[in-house]
Amino acid sequence: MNQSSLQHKMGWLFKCLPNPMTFLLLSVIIFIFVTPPEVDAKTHHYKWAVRYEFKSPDCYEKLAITIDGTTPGPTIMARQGDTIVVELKNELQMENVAVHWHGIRMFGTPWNDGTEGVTQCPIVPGDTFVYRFTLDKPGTFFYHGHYGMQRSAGLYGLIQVSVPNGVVEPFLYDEDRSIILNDWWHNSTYEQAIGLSSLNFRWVNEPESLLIQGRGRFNCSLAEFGGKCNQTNAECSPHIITVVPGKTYRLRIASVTSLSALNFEIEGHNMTIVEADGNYVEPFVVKNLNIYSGETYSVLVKADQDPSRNYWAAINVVSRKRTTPTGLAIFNYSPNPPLTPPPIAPSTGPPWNDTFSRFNQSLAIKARKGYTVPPPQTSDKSITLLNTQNKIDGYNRWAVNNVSLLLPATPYLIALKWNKTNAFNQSPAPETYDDYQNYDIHNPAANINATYGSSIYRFPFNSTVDVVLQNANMMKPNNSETHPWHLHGHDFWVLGYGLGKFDPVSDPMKYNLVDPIRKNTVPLHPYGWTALRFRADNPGAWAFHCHIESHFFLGMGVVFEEGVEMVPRLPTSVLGCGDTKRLRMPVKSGGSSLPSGFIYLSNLFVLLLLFLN
Ligand SMILES: *[C@@H]1O[C@H](CO)[C@@H](O)[C@H](O)[C@H]1NC(C)=O
Ligand SMILES: *[C@@H]1O[C@H](CO)[C@@H](O)[C@H](O)[C@H]1NC(C)=O
Ligand SMILES: *[C@@H]1O[C@H](CO)[C@@H](O)[C@H](O)[C@H]1NC(C)=O
Ligand SMILES: *[C@@H]1O[C@H](CO)[C@@H](O)[C@H](O)[C@H]1NC(C)=O
Ligand SMILES: *[C@@H]1O[C@H](CO)[C@@H](O)[C@H](O)[C@H]1NC(C)=O
Ligand SMILES: *[C@@H]1O[C@H](CO)[C@@H](O)[C@H](O)[C@H]1NC(C)=O
Ligand SMILES: *[C@@H]1O[C@H](CO)[C@@H](O)[C@H](O)[C@H]1NC(C)=O
Ligand SMILES: *[C@@H]1O[C@H](CO)[C@@H](O)[C@H](O)[C@H]1NC(C)=O
Ligand SMILES: *[C@@H]1O[C@H](CO)[C@@H](O)[C@H](O)[C@H]1NC(C)=O
Ligand SMILES: *[C@@H]1O[C@H](CO)[C@@H](O)[C@H](O)[C@H]1NC(C)=O
Ligand SMILES: *[C@@H]1O[C@H](CO)[C@@H](O)[C@H](O)[C@H]1NC(C)=O
Ligand SMILES: [Cu+2]
Repeated sequence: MNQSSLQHKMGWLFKCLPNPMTFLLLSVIIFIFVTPPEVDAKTHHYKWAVRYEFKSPDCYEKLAITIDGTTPGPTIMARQGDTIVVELKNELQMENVAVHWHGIRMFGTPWNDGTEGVTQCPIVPGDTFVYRFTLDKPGTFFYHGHYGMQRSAGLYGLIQVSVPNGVVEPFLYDEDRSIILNDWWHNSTYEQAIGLSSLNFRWVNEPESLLIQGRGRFNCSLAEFGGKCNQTNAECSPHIITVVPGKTYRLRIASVTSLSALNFEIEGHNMTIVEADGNYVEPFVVKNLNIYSGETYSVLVKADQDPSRNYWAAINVVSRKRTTPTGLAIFNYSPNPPLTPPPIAPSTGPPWNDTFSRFNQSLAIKARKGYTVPPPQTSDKSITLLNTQNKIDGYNRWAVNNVSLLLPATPYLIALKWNKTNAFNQSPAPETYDDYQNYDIHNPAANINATYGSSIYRFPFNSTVDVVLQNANMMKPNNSETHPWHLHGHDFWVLGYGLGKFDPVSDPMKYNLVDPIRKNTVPLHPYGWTALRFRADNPGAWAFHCHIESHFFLGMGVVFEEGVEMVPRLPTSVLGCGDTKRLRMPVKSGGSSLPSGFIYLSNLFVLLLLFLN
C-alpha cells in the first residue's frame, strides 16, 4: 500500500473517532510506519519449562537445570527489532528461578531484565512468568539464571541477533557457527552455595571440566567412588564445528563460566576479532582469544589449512593456577569423519599467569572505524569502586568500597516504584573508599572487616557517569584475581585499563575518547584498574556486578538507579515478595504480564489493521 492511499484511509478513519482515540491511533501509526527496523519486526514466542534432570555433560552424571530437557538451553535466533516472548514455567519443584537476558538493554521493559532481587521477585515453583522484550541491537548475547547460583547448575543459552533485512555487516563471511563456553563442577550448586556462605568456609575449588557447547570430558577413572561416569555416553562426545574447506566462518563465542577466565584457540588457525558484546571491533588478528565470564565475541576463521584432517578447538583456564584439563571441541573439515581426533595433542594454552598478554589484548580492542560512537567528552560524575575480599562477622565476603551487597527481600525496582523506603538503606552508597590516597592495593588491609549494605547509587537521568574499578590484594598475600564486571541495561565505553593504582589526576588524561569499544562486560585485571563511562539514559534499576558466580553471591556488586520516575506502573507479575507480598494480582491462565496501557495500544493496533484491510 502506498503512502497516499494510506493517508486516505486514515483520514476516513479519524473522522469516525473521538479526539483522544485519534491521538492514540496517530501514535500507533507513527510508531509502526516511521520507525524503520520495526517495519518487518517479528515476535518470537517460546514456552520453556525449567527443570532438573540427570545429565552427563562431561560424562559424570549429576543434576543439572535444563530448559525443555537441555543444557545449554535452546538458542534464540532473531533479528534486531524483533520481540521475544518467553513463557517460563518453573518446574524445579523445590526452588525459585529467574532468567536474565544478558546484553539486551531492556529499553522500556526494565522489569523484564530477570535479575531476582533487583528487577523482579523470584518465580516460585509451579508458576509461569512471561518475559517480553525487544532486541535493541544485532550481535551475540546470551541468557542465564540470575537467582542464587543457578547459572552454575546449567541454566543458560545463546541469543543470536542478526542485522535487519537490507542492512549489511562490515565484514564478509559465509556462515555462522556459535559456541557457548562454561566451567563445570560435580558437586551440587547447593553444596557450593552452603559451603561459601558457612562460617566454616568451603571454597568451591577449581572446576572438574570445561564445556564447549555443553560438552566436556572428565577422566572417569578419577571419578569419586559411587559416582556415575561413563566415557562412552553420547552426551559427552565432543561438540563438532563442521566447516567446508575455503569458507570463512563467523564464530560467535560466549562465556558463561562461573569462575574461569578462558583462552580459546583453534589449532593452526588465526582468528580475526570483529565483534565484542554486540559492538563492532576494529579487526585484528590473534592466535588465541582471552574471554572472561559474561563476554561475547565474534571471530572470523577461514578454513584454509590442510583439509585432509581435523583440528582441535581448545579452551584453557587463564588467570588462575590451572588444574582443570583443557576443554575440547573438534574443528571438523568436511567431509572428514567428525569424530576422528586430530593427529597432534591439543594446545595447553598460554601460561596461566601471563597477565601482561591478557592486559595487552584488552587494550587492543577498539571500536571499528565507521562504527564508532564517541563518548561524551566529559562526565558529570565519577565514582571509584575498590574491589576487596573481606570478612564480616567471620564470614568470607567480597566488597565494593568496603560494603558487601545483600539483596533486599523487596527487589530494588519494585521498592523504588512502590515507595517502599524501608526495603533498603536509603542513604547513598559510597562513591569511593576510606583514605584512598594511602590505601595499599598490593597488601591486604590491616583491618579486613567490611560491612553488609543495601544502598544504591542514584544518578540524574541522562547524566554521564564514570566508574573506575580498582583491584586490590585478596586476603591472601600476593594474590589478586581478575574480576569481569557486567552492567545491566547499558553498554559502556571502555576508557582505559591500567596496572597498579589509579591516579585521578594523570590517568584520566590518557583516556581513549576517540574510539573506545562499547561493552557490557569488562575485565578488571589483577592489581589493575579499568575505567568506564556510560550515559544514565535507561530508566530503571540495574545491577552492576562481578560476573564470577561465587563473587556476586558473596556480595561483589552494586545497583544503579536512573530515571525510575519515568518507568510506568510495573506489571503485577514482578511483584509478590518482601514488602509487596500482598500486591501480586492473580494472572489469568494464558494471561499477559503486560501493563494495561500496552495491551490497550496493541488492541488498537489490531483494530487498525482490521480497518485497513
Ligand atoms: C564437594 O563437596 C563436599 C562437601 O562440601 C566437599 O567435602 C568436597 O571436597 C567437594 N569436592 C570437591 C571436589 O570440591
Ligand atoms: C585417567 O586417569 C588415570 C588415573 O590417574 C590415568 O592413568 C590415565 O592416563 C588418565 N587418562 C587420560 C586420558 O588422561
Ligand atoms: C556407557 O554408555 C554406553 C552408551 O550409552 C552404554 O552402551 C554402556 O552400557 C554404558 N556403560 C555403563 C557401565 O553404564
Ligand atoms: C597467523 O598470523 C601470524 C602473524 O600475523 C602469521 O605469521 C601466521 O602465518 C598466521 N598463521 C596462519 C595459519 O595463517
Ligand atoms: C608464572 O608462574 C611460574 C611458576 O608457576 C613462574 O616461574 C613465572 O615467573 C610466572 N610468570 C609470571 C609472568 O609471573
Ligand atoms: C599486544 O597486542 C597487539 C595487538 O594484538 C599485538 O600485535 C602484540 O603482539 C601484543 N604484544 C604482546 C607482547 O603480546
Ligand atoms: C573483625 O571482626 C571480628 C568478628 O566480628 C572481630 O572479632 C575482630 O575484632 C574484628 N577485627 C578488627 C580489626 O576490628
Ligand atoms: C510514590 O511517590 C511518588 C512521588 O511522591 C508518587 O508520585 C507516586 O504516586 C508514589 N507511588 C506509589 C505507588 O505510592
Ligand atoms: C573497612 O571498614 C573497616 C572497619 O569496619 C575499616 O577499619 C577499614 O579501614 C575499611 N576499609 C576501607 C578500604 O575502607
Ligand atoms: C541526553 O543528553 C544528550 C546530550 O546532552 C542529548 O543529546 C539527548 O537528547 C538526551 N537524551 C534524553 C532522552 O534526554
Ligand atoms: C609478596 O611479594 C613480595 C614481592 O614480590 C615479596 O617480597 C613478599 O615476600 C611476598 N609475600 C609473601 C607472603 O609471599
Ligand atoms: Cu569477581
